[in-house]
Amino acid sequence: MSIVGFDIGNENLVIAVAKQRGIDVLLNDESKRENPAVVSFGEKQRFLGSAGAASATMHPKSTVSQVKRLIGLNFSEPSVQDDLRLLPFETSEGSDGGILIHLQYLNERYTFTPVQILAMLLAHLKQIAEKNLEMQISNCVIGIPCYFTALQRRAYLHAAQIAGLSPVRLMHDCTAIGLGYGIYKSEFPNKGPANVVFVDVGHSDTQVAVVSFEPGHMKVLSHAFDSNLGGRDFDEVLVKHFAAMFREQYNIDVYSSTRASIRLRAACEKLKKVLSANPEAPLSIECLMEEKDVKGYIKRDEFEKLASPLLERISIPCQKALLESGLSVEKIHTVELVGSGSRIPAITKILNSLFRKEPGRTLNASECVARGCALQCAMLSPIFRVREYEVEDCFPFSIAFASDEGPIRSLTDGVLFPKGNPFPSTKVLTMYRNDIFHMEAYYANQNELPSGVSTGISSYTIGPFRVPNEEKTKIKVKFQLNQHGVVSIDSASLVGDRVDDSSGHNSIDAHSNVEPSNSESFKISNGPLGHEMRRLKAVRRQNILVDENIYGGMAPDELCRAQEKELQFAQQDINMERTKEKKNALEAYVYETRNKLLDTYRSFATDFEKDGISSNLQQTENWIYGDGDDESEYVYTERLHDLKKIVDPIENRYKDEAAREQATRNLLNC
Ligand code: ATP
Ligand code: K
Ligand code: MG
Repeated sequence: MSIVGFDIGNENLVIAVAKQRGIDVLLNDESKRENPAVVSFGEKQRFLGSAGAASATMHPKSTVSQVKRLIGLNFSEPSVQDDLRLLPFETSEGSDGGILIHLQYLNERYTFTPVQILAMLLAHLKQIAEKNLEMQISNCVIGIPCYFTALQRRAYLHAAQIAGLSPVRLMHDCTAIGLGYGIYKSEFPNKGPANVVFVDVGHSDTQVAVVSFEPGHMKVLSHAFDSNLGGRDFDEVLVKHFAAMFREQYNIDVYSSTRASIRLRAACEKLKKVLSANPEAPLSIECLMEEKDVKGYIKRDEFEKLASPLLERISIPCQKALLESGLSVEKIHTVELVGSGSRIPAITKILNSLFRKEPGRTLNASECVARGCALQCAMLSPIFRVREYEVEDCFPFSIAFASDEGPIRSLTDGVLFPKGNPFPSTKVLTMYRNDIFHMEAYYANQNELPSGVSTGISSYTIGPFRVPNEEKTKIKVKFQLNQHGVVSIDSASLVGDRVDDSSGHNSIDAHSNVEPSNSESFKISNGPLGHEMRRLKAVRRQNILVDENIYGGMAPDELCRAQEKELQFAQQDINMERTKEKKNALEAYVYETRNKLLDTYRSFATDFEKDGISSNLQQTENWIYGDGDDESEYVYTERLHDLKKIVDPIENRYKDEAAREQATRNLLNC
């Protein structure tokens, strides 16, 4: 059984696995610990992760990045439109209001959904993990932003399913960070709980959580976020600055060229990183556009001034999280700063003045989410022993239910799971009905959500059921906010209480005609002892069908089709990789044999044989770089086979001789 944690960042993906010794972060084929969240589509195959990033500038229109920004969102949402303006690939609105991505792949026009793209990335991570661990993996924990709605959470689950993964939990990023921080700490200096603020500044978002730690237990007191504030926004400040400067100095409009914009953005990101360690930094791009080389320069102070509106925004979710935790600044033990976007020194300054203490950096800023997820996966695994540790997370949005009669009266504004409710959690409501009815789940407060996101979640039809005499009857409805933070109606049942005497008439007949009756249960609880003993209280429970209608997302048949397609794409990539391997093997054989002719084979082949082989090698080499540049796996294999047929006799003579020599040596030795 696999124990894996994935951090799905907007820019960087990280894989952590739990092993007996502890948590390891896995390296990819390029020995990197971070995998770019990029899928690039080529003429013959896809390039994923590092390979995808490598071809991004070459093929901007067929390279998809930042899919986390699009997943589970509607095309028309303002934040989506803002993002799409900066992304070079082509998109349109799907019939369900979702986003469709259009691009060239295998010399054809293809359309993908963001879920499919995420599935490709997850499958890539799965492959890296399987290669590393030398076993199949499926169970995992995936980190998600706390501000994800049910639609986005489901989209992640669907992507995982398409990739062949089964997440045992979608875990809030900051909760995962908190777990990795707390589980190794057995003691905090102060008495009572230690309250820690985690601030994660990533590529496109900032998340904050206040967590209270006690030995063996952590409790998330509050989550807050700015879903539109991260490292890339700081890059954009620099892009704007230099684009304006270049317009003046070089008379070029960088924004008019996709390629130039991408290159300037990449250069600005580098510049920003240099500014994190140096008081000033140069920028220089050769042949940016119109054959002009551009040069620029900026001081850190100047950058901070340009970025001051962004820097100020960092403190807003921090203050919000603190306020909602109910704690004063004095009650905060430490502030831990993570996420690579937080490496900008000015962010430390802001947090320092806000919390009146220097933020700590004791966690690995780029790996802590994945590590925490792997720990959680280990804790949920029945076969892995982890120290007893309780994680209590809370949900950042209020969830309400309405029925055909309006918001549930027994609740304030229909809110069943108020903001900050611990989860996973189940709740039971008693309702009185005499006929089929409907309920709807929705986020009760638009202000709690990222702006523009819709509040509807799902609707339910409960029934049909039949009650005696058309009278309203007690119905218990069980609601669940599950381990992924997805809310649903778990079940509903008709409850009839009646008190019978010992003659035992009819606690059973009352169930007749209630349909559909997939599972019926009768709970009989004993009454008090003594003369009351003959009286039995029979509670009749009858399950009622609950039909769920989820707003948006993929239907089961769509999921199946996407799974099949993903397998085909993966097979295509494998075929292409194998073809490349076979071609390389042929090329290597040519060079190797040529060397051997001059060396080991020298005295085992006649000049005639040598000339024949040499010219064959030359022909093959010319072919590889000419007509044979782009052939199938079969053709390369056959070609190698043909070459070997004429070289093998020589190889065999050489081997025979070598064996004879060895035999002679052995004889002499004994
Ligand atoms: P998110 O959490 O928003 O989904 P992510 O997890 O992929 O995204 P991170 O890997 O935490 O994001 O951070 C990426 C950001 O960190 C990028 O914007 C990058 O430019 C920025 N970054 C990396 N190193 C530095 C540095 N030395 N100084 C400033 N910024 C940096
Ligand atoms: K990351
Ligand atoms: Mg992140």
